[in-house]
Amino acid sequence: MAIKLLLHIIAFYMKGFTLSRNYFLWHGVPEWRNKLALKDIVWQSLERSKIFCSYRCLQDQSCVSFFYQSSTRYCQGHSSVFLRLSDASSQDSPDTMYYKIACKGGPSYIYVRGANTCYSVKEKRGSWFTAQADCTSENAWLLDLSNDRISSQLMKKFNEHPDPYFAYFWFWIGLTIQSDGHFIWSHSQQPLNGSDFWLPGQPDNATGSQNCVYMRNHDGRFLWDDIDCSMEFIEFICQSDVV
Ligand SMILES: [Ca+2]
Repeated sequence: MAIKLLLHIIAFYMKGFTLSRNYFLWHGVPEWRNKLALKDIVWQSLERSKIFCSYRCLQDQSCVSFFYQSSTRYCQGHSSVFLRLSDASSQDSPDTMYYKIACKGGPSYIYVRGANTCYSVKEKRGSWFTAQADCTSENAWLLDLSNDRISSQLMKKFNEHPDPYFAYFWFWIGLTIQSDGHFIWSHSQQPLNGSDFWLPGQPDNATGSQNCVYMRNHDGRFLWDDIDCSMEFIEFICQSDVV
């Protein structure tokens, strides 16, 4: 019995450690402290700590932010990251706090849990440089797929996009060719390290100046092609960090 109890205690603390690691995905937002209750509650429960409250939210796809009151251990999951200032109430208290996952790029960005990154599909067209500048203006960058784990999560999103028309668009990605002839990711500055993502026969540098890369759907999967950076009929996808 004693061994069983010991194992139980060890398991509890190991779980607590995991929860603590997950907790770092969440960030207290100073201007949200002691603010008003949101009206978009998706669930509520009593949790032993802020970390357990955050963990419950993290496991629920419909939960975007959470509220935790340490004095009552009251935990709420919310489907929104926006405060509704018109929802005034008397729930202000020194020990209440709201938390959210937010993207540095702003509310147009979609948070991808598995990759812990954000992306935004821009429905406008321009050259690779215009696209890059547009992303930069939002504290973001053109899609960077240098990290295999993040890349696979993002590409899964794009390949399985619910809008069937999504597959008809072309999108700039943050891959360009350097003067030494090597491809490099503009944000991470990582060299392209082998890839299964090229369209058949690409890159071919067909015009002699195909120094930028876009992606388009080919047989149900987005693949890459090198093209002139000045082409202005291509849309783009920006990527940003979590706040
Ligand atoms: Ca090409």
